[in-house]
Amino acid sequence: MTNPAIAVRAGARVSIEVINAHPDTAHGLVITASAVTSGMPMMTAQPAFPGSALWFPGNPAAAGMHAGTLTFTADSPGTYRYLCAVPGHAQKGMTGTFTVN
Ligand SMILES: [Cu+2]
Repeated sequence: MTNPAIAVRAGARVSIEVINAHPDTAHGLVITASAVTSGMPMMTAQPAFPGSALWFPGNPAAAGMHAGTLTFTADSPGTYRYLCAVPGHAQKGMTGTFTVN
């Protein structure tokens, strides 16, 4: 799946493992309440929930990939957006919807 629409129940404990298969490009994942994907998301995107941001998956693994996990509680119903926080990446399509209901 590419940029799947994600939906969870309100109050759910959410854990997302992020794997960056680009050995030489940083990426991140932020679930944000902001609908804005222009400008510089890294500077403007605020996490919608405490812990719902993984800025730059680091710690290169033996395979050369970068991985990280973000964990948070989706405690407020609403329609959110996830995006890659690296400038320019969300505009290139690294974004999708995250719904809490
Ligand atoms: Cu990216």
